[in-house]
Amino acid sequence: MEKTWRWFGKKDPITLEMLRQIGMEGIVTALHDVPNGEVWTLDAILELKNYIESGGLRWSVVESLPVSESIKYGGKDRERLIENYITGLANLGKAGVKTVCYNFMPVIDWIRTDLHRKNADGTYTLFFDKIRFAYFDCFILKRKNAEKDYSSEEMEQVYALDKTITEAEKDELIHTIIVKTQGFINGNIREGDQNPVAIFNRLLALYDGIDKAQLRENMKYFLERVIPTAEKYGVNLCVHPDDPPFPVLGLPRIVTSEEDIDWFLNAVDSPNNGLTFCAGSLSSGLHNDVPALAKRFAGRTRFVHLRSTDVEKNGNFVEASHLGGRGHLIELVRIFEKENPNLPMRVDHGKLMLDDIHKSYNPGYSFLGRMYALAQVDGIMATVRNEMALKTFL
Ligand code: DNO
Repeated sequence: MEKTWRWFGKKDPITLEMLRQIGMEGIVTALHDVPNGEVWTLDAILELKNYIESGGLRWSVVESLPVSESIKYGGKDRERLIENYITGLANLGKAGVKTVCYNFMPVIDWIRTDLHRKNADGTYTLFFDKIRFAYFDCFILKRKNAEKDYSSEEMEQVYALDKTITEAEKDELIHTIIVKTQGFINGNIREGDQNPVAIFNRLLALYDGIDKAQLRENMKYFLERVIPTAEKYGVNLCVHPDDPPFPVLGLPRIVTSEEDIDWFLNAVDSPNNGLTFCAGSLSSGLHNDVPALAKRFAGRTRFVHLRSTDVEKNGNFVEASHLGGRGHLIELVRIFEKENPNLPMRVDHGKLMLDDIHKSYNPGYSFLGRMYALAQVDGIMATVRNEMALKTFL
């Protein structure tokens, strides 16, 4: 696999020079300043591509070319937005940037409730607490009938939390779930937006009446429109799994399991319609056997995210060491190195540690934690390649 790194553009405090020193081969980035839904022009793409190349690296993957909400819920302006998407894809193809990650999660991208969960060794990691999330849903968003989505035992804990939670903790929860984790990835809500809860509730309302079948229908419609352009320019589109991989806040999620992946790959059966194999997202659903998914879908995987999680019985999950947890990254490296060896791979997230603890990196994307995880993954890759070489000689 090709070693790549998610870099947030020229304003990123982690420079291309730093990335070359730690052995990076490719860059994963996006035109972060272009508002969601607007065309990515050839000029803007080439300008960033040249900058990356002048730093001695290549632009391997776009993460992400975002899909506008209206395409996902099937709004009035979806045709115009799909046209803009197609133009952006064609421009990427013309510029030679040929792997494009996106997601099809309604309203909210990845979800965590705690960005500073302290580990015993003093480092910090990202955490999802089901009860706090249910509290956000029932008591902060006040979504109609939200309680019905949780068991009575869970609701008892939510009511108990309501008696002790402070106003500051509530603000922190809002900031974590819908602002801090979303803004930097071209999400719907950005730092500084006034009344994020009201904005968020307006977005949720757009999905009234959209169930899993309808969302699938809308994804299929999108793929049928964009894949011919991807084929024409040799671009590999690869959808990111839903994180976490289950329905949330009354919204359907449709890239969560083996059955879902099988569905979208067949909805438009083209090699240019592929998967971003995010081991972290997939592993946070107890229904997923991550190595089995890798074996089955390696041939249609176009980009790999290496990260792992530990899941508790109650559904809480924590981002685990890259050497442990349900992601089984050692096994995944064996599978991908054998089945599809040239895939771009990035180490996804890392713990917050050492000098980085007081720096304001995007959550999950600190320098030292990711570098540490990269060193572990690098070791796995070297070991696996060695195993493979020995097998040919024996
Ligand atoms: C979070 C990321 C996601 C991912 C998008 C891809 O760390 O894994 O935000 O980039 O879902 O479209």
